[in-house]
Amino acid sequence: MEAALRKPGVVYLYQFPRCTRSPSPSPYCWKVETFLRMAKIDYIVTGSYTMGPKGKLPFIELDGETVADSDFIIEFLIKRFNLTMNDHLDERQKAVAHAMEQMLEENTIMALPHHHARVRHMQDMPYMLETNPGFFFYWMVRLKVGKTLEAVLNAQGLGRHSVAEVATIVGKDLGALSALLGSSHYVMGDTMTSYDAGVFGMMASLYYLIPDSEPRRLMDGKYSNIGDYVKRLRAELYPDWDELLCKG
Ligand SMILES: N[C@@H](CCC(=O)N[C@@H](CS)C(=O)NCC(=O)O)C(=O)O
Repeated sequence: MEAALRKPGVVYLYQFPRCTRSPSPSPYCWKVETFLRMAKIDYIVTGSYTMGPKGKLPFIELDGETVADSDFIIEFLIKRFNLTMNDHLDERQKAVAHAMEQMLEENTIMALPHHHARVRHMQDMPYMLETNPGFFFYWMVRLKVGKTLEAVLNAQGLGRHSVAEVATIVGKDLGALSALLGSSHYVMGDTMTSYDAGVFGMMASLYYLIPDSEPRRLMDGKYSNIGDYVKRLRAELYPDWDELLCKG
């Protein structure tokens, strides 16, 4: 969009187009949108497959500034809008929350591409898109995205493990989150903090995007406090959930 047409003080969020299964097929994009809603910042979504300055999505524009990467975006918005949502946490609590969020974002979430590529063999691609694609587009996307996910999985390392081993790895991570969460409303107690954006973004992605998966079974069973957390934050932050979903 032309810079002159942008509204001052409004965040323009560039992310993958919405899909039929959830408001976003991307955990990191979903994290940023969740943060914007938590902080009650005005924003406009642009659904796009054009990558940002770091070759990835999401990125934002605000008053002429462009920021890429979900962590940098949230840090920037906290400063820009003088948000105090983390101020009650002491340094130790911030360290725990940071470590938890990074574990979920850099390790646990890899169960998502792993499930897509190795369990479902990319058959869920139509649910990741805005509309039901035609035959040729479907196969083109399925092959291209499948190749990208395999490359990511092998570079990150989770792709070197079997499906059973990944279930063990993810089970340990979810066990750690479940223990931290306990019976709290939010991840760091009874007040929402910026860390909830990342935790919700990652956990809701595993919960809704791959509903027939081991992470979802754990969140509905042994670690049901995580499943309850996801459903609770969805109700609080996404009352318009159904309107956001593409109809396919
Ligand atoms: N560290 C980045 C990760 C963003 C990321 O990996 N985005 C993925 C989608 S979930 C992406 O854009 N992938 C495209 C690609 O790597 O070509 C963040 O937190 O924003």
